[in-house]
Amino acid sequence: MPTQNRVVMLVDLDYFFAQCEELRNPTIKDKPVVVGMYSGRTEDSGAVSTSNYIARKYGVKSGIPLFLAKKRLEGVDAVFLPVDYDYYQQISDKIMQILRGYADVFEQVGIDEAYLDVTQKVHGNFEETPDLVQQMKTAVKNQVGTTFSVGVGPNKLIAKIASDKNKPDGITVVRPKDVEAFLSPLPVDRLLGVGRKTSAKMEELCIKTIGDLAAYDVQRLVELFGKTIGVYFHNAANGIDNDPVQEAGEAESISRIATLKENTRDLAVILQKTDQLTDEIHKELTQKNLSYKQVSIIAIMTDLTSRSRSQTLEQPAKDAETIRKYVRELFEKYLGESELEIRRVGVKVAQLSKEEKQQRQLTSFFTS
Ligand code: DCP
Ligand code: CA
Ligand code: CA
Repeated sequence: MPTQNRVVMLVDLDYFFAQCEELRNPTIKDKPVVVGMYSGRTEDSGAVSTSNYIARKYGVKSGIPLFLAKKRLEGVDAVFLPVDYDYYQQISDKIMQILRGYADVFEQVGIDEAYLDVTQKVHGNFEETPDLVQQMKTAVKNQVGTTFSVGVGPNKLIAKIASDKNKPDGITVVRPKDVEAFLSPLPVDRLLGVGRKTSAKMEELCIKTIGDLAAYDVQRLVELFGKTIGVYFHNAANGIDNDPVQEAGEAESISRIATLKENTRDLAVILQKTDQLTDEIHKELTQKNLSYKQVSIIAIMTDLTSRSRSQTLEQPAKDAETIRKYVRELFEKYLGESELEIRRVGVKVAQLSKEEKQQRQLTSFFTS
């Protein structure tokens, strides 16, 4: 499928943490709902994680200090609740599971967003997307009870920006022929990578809108921002983004296999080799900032048949010791079941996941 003919969606769950709280307790639905990250120093120290749309009318939104939120809602019958991340994660998992079924390729990004490549599902036809989105919305409403907003475009960049346009419970479809008209009036800081510093610099160059940036000489951008970023700005402003929607996380695994010096059934010999493999796997996990939730062993026997055994953990883990422990247990058990000598051994970790983006954002908020 050529990348220029894709149909890509970004699904963003509406006022997510607050909507989860409304789901658990519908009686709060008609009041301002504020979910706060309480830092614990004093009763009201901390920041607002998010709020429902009623609270937003009072100027209460993500990131503002909790004492300020309290002040803005003084005398109003508002509900303040602490973040319950595990509960939101459960709701998110359920929703993502449903959405996955509507995509050719599904890529979750953080707790409340996912990209869906639906090119084949809609036969490459943007006119078919509102119907598909309606089905998705109905399924999630019926099975979980929540709403979300959707942006549809020819790539991730457009889909993401479009998803912000009609909230909550909205849909915005940007057809390829409408990309330029859609992007050009927007402020430059709507592009990923244009923060406060960069937008100030661009303002000095009289670049205020994405349209201004699109029309700006690319050579000059490269001189100002360097080759990679200059070219990225130019492409992004022109609505060009070839980044594919890619399955991530659960589908992936990391494994290593090696041949033993001699065919053996000796646990110590086997573990010496698998410990090396575990170290390599652990290094890769660390580099990619992944945790795993399943450990497997692979044994290739002298007759070249192969066997594997797996253990799923209760909690995701990141360390090498846990892998070693389960590899040992699995091999002990396996050797008791089989008579043949082993020729090659392998270790695999699966059900990988990244540290949540939102959590990182919050962490950096409080440490900065
Ligand atoms: N979040 C947070 N701190 C922030 C921003 C977000 O803890 N500074 C958390 C709470 C949000 C969730 O991440 O519910 C998703 O963030 P979004 O930016 O998508 O915001 P919402 O889903 O809350 O609202 P919207 O309806 O605008 O998408
Ligand atoms: Ca989001
Ligand atoms: Ca959201």
